[in-house]
Amino acid sequence: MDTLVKNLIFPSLPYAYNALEPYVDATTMEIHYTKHHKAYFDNLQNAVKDTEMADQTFGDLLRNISRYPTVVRNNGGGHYNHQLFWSILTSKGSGEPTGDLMDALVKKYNSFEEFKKVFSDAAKSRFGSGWAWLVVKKDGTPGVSSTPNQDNPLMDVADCKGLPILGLDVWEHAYYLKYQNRRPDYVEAFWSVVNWEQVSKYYSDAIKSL
Ligand code: MN3
Repeated sequence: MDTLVKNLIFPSLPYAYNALEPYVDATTMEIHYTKHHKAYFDNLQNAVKDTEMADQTFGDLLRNISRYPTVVRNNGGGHYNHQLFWSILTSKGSGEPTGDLMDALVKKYNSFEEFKKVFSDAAKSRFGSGWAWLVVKKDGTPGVSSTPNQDNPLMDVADCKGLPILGLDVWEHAYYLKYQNRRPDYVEAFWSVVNWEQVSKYYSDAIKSL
């Protein structure tokens, strides 16, 4: 997040396109990563080229997004959201978090199952395209929210702000080939491929940064 926008790099995918089968199919992964994410990344770079935005840190750009053109909001959010999304998925989904993150979720939602229900409901009920999020709020507690389009909880325009540690893409491009209109099935499948080890690390980092 401290990287200048002009120095951002398009990240490599940390696993093969078929790694998340049967939950996320290889064709969807390949198109999602090489076409959709790549387009957000390229469009962001084109939009900031030769402007003062290129010399902002990516974090500052997102936190002050209301000052910038819509094209930067959509594509800057698109890049941030997807690089986070790839990083919290794994073929070796461990089922549930452990340690401090688990404690915080149980304290807030009474049980891990109840947290999953609240998050799943946010993902299923987001109208149209958008994202569901687990964030760490300013007071250090976890929170669940959803945002439209490519917005995210770092943005000053978001209704519920916080540091995202888990995100779920509910744009149709993320699931339509395999699940068609059945978004709820895709949301349920997501839980089988969450990298809780990585999410727990994001949680500790977020708590430390408060
Ligand atoms: Mn997407």
